[in-house]
Amino acid sequence: MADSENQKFCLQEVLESFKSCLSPEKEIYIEHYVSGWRGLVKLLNSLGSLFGFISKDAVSKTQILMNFLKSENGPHYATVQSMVKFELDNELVDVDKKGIYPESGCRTLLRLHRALRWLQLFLERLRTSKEDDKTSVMCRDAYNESLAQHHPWLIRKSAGVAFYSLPVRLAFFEVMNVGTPEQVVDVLGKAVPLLCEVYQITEELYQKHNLHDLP
Ligand code: 1Q0
Repeated sequence: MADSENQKFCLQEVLESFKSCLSPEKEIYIEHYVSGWRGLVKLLNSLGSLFGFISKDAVSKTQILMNFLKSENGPHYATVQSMVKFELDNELVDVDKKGIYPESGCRTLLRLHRALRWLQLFLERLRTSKEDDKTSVMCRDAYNESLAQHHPWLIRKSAGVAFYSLPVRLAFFEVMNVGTPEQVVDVLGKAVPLLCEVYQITEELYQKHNLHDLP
């Protein structure tokens, strides 16, 4: 049975999605970006109900982007670059405060973009971790350095509680479905620079258009 059918997480598959989201001109294809996140959600879903609220939000954000992609304006949502241009040119973004476009593509992608920074920091910690290092601590530190700054107290607390229930390092490596711990470390060594590149391209685009504080 194919992975997508039995909903089993595979790190390699996620890596492939993020790899295919970069065009030769370094544009980011939203379809593959979303599919990378959907792959990660499979892992999240296997971690238990404490992660349900995170998974729900991630699914809802990816659904918003997919809906744009499937809409009559779909071609404008092919890449992050074309989406930003289209929404800004047509004033489809609430820039200072929530108004008539509370779920614009730009603000939705910004939330996933911030989460990508967390993922990058977490995976780098996992990659360089030692046998006895705690996944919960790695995850918490990565979160505090990134996403936490954008979340209110209640979400930070709930996330903190969920992190405590993360499987230990070796069990976590097994969930990744890649092979031995050495093979996981190897794949992570390829994944982190790739995520870094996707993150950096989006970061610069959002900086250029002053989109970092979209409500
Ligand atoms: C492995 C443990 C996973 C832990 C995930 C850490 C992220 C914590 C994020 C907490 C988010 C709480 C849910 C709601 C938040 C929203 O308020 C917030 C803002 O949106 P809005 O509309 O209210 O302005 N949303 C976000 O910040 C987006 C959060 C998306 C999080 C997506 C996380 C997907 C995680 C996947 C598991 C990755 C496992 C990594 C290891 C696998 C190796 C490749």
